[in-house]
Amino acid sequence: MGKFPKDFLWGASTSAYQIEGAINQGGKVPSIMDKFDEQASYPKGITGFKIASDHYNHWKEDVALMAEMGFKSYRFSISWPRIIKNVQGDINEEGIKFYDDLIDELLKNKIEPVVTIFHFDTPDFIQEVGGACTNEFTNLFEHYSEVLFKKFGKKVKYWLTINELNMFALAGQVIGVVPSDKKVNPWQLMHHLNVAQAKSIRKFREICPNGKIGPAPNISSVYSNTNKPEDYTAKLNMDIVRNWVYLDIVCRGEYSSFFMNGLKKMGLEIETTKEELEILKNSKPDFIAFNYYATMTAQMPEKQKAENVKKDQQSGLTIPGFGEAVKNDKLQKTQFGWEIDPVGFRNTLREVYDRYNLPIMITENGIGAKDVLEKNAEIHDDYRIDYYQKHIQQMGLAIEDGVEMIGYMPWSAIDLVSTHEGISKRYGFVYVNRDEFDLKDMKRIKKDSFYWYKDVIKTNGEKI
Ligand code: BGP
Repeated sequence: MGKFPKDFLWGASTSAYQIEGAINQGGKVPSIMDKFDEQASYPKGITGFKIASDHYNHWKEDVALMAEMGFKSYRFSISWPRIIKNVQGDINEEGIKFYDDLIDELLKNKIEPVVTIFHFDTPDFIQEVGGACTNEFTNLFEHYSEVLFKKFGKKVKYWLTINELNMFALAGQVIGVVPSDKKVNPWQLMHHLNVAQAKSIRKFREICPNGKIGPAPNISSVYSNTNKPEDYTAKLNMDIVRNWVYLDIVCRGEYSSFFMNGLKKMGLEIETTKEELEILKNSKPDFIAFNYYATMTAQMPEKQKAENVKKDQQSGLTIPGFGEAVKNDKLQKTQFGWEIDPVGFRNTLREVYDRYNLPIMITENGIGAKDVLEKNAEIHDDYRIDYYQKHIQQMGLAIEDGVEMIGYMPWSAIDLVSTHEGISKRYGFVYVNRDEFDLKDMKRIKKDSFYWYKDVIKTNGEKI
């Protein structure tokens, strides 16, 4: 096809708390994710994050596998609780060393590090003083970002602020970033995160004038369920609260009047200060990164139903007063009930580019599946190959349409623990030999998709 730019960043993604394990090693302080599985709200029979893929002790081997696949980039997050020890902001040098070594190893292998500053793992000492529900959070985040920019800014060019800031507001309790026993105004929480992000970008401009920084929300086109005009209104509403509010604030520097009026109608107004609004005006990103799994289909709810629908980052995202997410009967689903919509990927890329005119980096996309390790130590994940084949094809079409793209880093480089569905919901190109509670030998085994993706990268997507 010859569509992908020469220097296109082919790679994959992970996040610290889902891959590293080693929660008590290297001077790391506790995070809200360490004990997420001990909470009553956590699904039963599913592992937590204490061991994960033990990447903390296997990182060299894992980077070697990425290099073997030919990765041009690797998107990972830095663990806030490995870097900062307390509310006073003291630094854990052992944590710094861990990421310094990782970054050096990547660079040695010609893999561009793409660093997420914060991916869900709030340190306990911050949660104890109110977490992201407070103003103070914005200062603590600014300080943490500053430490990272000073330590790694010379080696790392691409930075991402907060992973899926929108999911803190939309599915915070399901993914464990908001305590399940707390009642919070999700939009106030979102506002604090937006201010934190803006302060971090402001610091970045001072310290890393040559680097590039962007947000990393979870974005997807929204369909109207029927051609009923009211359903189209619901689609427009959901577009705002599912997607645009988080990108408008960072790219345009303000909340839209539709959003603010919607909050007023529902009695969920947010408090903002003049100083915050000023900071928000001046925090434009260099590019937009986003995670894409599937589209959303919306209708105007006739009345509130108490249906027992599965709710998480991709499903059941009904937002009272705005709209109701419903199933799309034109789309197939994964084993875990997430819809599969490659064409929706092309459309989403076009919408985002058309709205903001900034280069795009895909920082997640992928299929969670119950992979089977065969007796001969092979994993035949043809469904994953099929998923990627179709999504990459559509990304190519979006580029032909005119979307400017920097890179594609699907989820995930190697198997890791899902946000709330355990290790059996596997995403990696590399299998990690462990079960929910049986840790086996943690051996890394290449899946069929490993060889397939290696070839995609080698041929720069030409054969797709
Ligand atoms: C995104 C998160 C990731 C990740 C992925 C898959 O929302 O950014 O952390 O885990 O979704 O979701 P899950 O783990 O719930 O299957």
